[in-house]
Amino acid sequence: MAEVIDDLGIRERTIGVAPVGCAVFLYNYFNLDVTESPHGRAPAVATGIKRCLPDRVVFCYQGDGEITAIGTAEIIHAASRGENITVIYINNAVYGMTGGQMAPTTVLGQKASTCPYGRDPRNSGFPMRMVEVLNTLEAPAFLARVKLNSPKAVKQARRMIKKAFEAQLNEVGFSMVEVLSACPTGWRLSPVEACKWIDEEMESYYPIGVLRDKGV
Ligand SMILES: Cc1ncc(C[n+]2csc(CCOP(=O)(O)OP(=O)(O)O)c2C)c(N)n1
Ligand SMILES: [Mg+2]
Repeated sequence: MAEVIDDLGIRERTIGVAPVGCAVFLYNYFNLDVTESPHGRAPAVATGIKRCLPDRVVFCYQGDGEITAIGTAEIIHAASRGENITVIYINNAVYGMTGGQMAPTTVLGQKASTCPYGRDPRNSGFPMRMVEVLNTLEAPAFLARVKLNSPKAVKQARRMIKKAFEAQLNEVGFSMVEVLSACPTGWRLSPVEACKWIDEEMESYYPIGVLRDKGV
């Protein structure tokens, strides 16, 4: 994401919205303006910033707890309104920051600290695919899912994130890229095992690809 922002030469006019979760420390890693938002509310805060300052490039950086649990309403309505913002959605299939609890995205059978025997759909329902949910809406301009477990996948992710920012720059409308991201700590796996787990267990539920591209 940082490389894309520098490539596009937009660092001085980009504003990030960092909500609650591992994203909360985003301002420590990016040399650009960042504001915090309450848990789940990043798209509402980004909407306000973008509408007040339409010449700025505004992005949210949100986890799966954000996007599919506490912030479900905000993401669906920001996308449905076609807000001209970019959302980078980090799906690690758990509530990472608070200790690896089950999220709506936790894969069936996946063990988490609040489902030590594995997620059972009879108690906890099925994993939620928010990019597919947003793809039922009229307004979104660009929707894609990528992963980050190999150099090739990282290069592909970079291309998709660039397209998402370009959609905003060209005022085509709302863009979101879901990023399947390893959480070795929360998953209790080594980093190498966690990268394999994305291919073997996660991708079948969350297929990689572009779901919507209205063009730029
Ligand atoms: C209003 C509110 N409710 C609950 C919390 C506790 N909380 C902090 S982080 C978090 C989960 C974050 O999960 P996710 O969005 O997936 O981000 P990750 O840490 O996995 O990157 C929760 C529930 C909070 N800080 N604020
Ligand atoms: Mg998470």
